[in-house]
Amino acid sequence: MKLTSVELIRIAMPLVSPFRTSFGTQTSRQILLVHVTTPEAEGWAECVTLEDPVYSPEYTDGAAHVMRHHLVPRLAAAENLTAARVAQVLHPIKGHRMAKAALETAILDAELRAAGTPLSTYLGATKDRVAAGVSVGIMDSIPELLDAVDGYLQQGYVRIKLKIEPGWDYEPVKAVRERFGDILLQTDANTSYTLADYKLLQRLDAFDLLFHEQPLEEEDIAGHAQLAKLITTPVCLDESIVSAAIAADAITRGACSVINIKPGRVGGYLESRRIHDVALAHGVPVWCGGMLETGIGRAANAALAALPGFTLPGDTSASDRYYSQDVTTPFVLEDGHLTVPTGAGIGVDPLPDVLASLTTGTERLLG
Ligand code: OSB
Ligand code: MG
Repeated sequence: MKLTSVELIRIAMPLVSPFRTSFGTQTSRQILLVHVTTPEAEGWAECVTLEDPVYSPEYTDGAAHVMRHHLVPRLAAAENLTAARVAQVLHPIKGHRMAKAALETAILDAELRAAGTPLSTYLGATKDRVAAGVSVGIMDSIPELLDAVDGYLQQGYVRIKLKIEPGWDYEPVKAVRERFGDILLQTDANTSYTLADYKLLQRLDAFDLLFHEQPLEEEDIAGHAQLAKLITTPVCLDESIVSAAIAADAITRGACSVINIKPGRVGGYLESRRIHDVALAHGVPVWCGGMLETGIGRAANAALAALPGFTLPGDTSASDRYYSQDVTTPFVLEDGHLTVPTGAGIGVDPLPDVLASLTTGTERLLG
């Protein structure tokens, strides 16, 4: 395959409501879409970096820079490029997994479109729809939180994830559990606790939670293993798991019994599948996380979430949970599920007029 062009399209997307976590409040997304062409087809992908390096070291301007100066030149120079070879070609460049993931996904999309194969089929999906949960941000008050959760449950979301941090944990979790009864409920701390806070987390063991996601620092695998012995609620890792090798290490060291797979965080859908395979072999359930994606990233996540090891509902919510106008035909919630696209590749395209209206800049990196 020959890469004939690579273009970065920057879009600005206001969120329907502010999304507050321990690392800050997102009110809009500045997103890089990657558009590639080959002689046979075109391919699309979304780079999931946030504007600032607050969730991980990557950020949107940094991703554009590394693609422009380091990643795309290597791909352009590679002989016989295939999606399966992208990671190998880019391996000399350390880190920058979200930027690498976006390029690999766009190339994979082009390859699969040329072959007429849906991404879900290529990855080994066994489902045609995926259970959708929703990630609920930190709010100013408990009544406000209860209203938000109530709205999502009425729409049919099958699982609620509450963002927590020290000072916003016991009371909101208790209030949601008492008000809504036996729902699937989990938390996400985004690294905001230390092992010394274990007693705060022990108090949450009373609420029969599915798990706590990433309570401690991302590099603290040993700390998570210790914490897992101190609490009865299972530990799930997000930020810590950046590769299949780290996933295997974290599982065998007892640091987690559940894994959140985000393709951007781990360098793409091929590495995501390897993490899925490692986890499945260890009997560790996985689920598909989210980075407030548009329909472009969401389509590929829905394909991944259809693999057999994804036995827990994902943060794969419908388009209208994030955006009043998605860049693709919107993903809708049907009976608590999203439908996995069946078209070739990621199976969706940006709507040209909408894309044009959201675009704040374009940059051609090749061709
Ligand atoms: O930690 O899972 C996270 C959003 C941005 C960055 C990190 C996280 C999140 C979410 C929202 O929790 C997931 C989604 O609905 O896309
Ligand atoms: Mg998380």
